[in-house]
Amino acid sequence: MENTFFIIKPDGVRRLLVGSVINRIEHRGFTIEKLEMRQVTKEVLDQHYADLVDRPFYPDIVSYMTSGPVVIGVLRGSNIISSWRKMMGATNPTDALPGTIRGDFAHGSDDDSVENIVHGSDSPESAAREITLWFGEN
Ligand code: YYY
Ligand code: MG
Repeated sequence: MENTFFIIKPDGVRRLLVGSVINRIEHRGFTIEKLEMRQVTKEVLDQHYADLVDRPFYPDIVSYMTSGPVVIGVLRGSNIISSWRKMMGATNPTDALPGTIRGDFAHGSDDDSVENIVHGSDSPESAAREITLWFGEN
């Protein structure tokens, strides 16, 4: 069993997709270990996206991610990091396959920023780092 960290981003909350996303998680049989609504601060975002802060599109990510509340959580399950990434679909909604959350619900790009509804950790290392960053130790 492993844990992963997920976010339902501001477009997901604004467009009333929280229930639809949680439904998919529950139907898939993943355990929701933690679940919370938050307003994201730039300070947390800078650490969360530490590898992207120097990219030209990073300011667009900040305005998008701080544009409204998000839902954050921790999921537990077998092989969940990779399974959740598959359920999310490709980063760019125009590449995301039907049946995935991004493929079924995301509208695509608004100029430079990619609004794609959900986040999921991409490795055991980032899952551990992100869970600690957003929820603190233990
Ligand atoms: O993990 P994932 O969200 O699928 O993609 P990342 O490469 O980690 O990028 C994080 C986040 O940044 C992505 O969900 C949208 C945004 N982004 C962007 O706006 N423009 C890009 N060229 C790449 C990423
Ligand atoms: Mg990522």
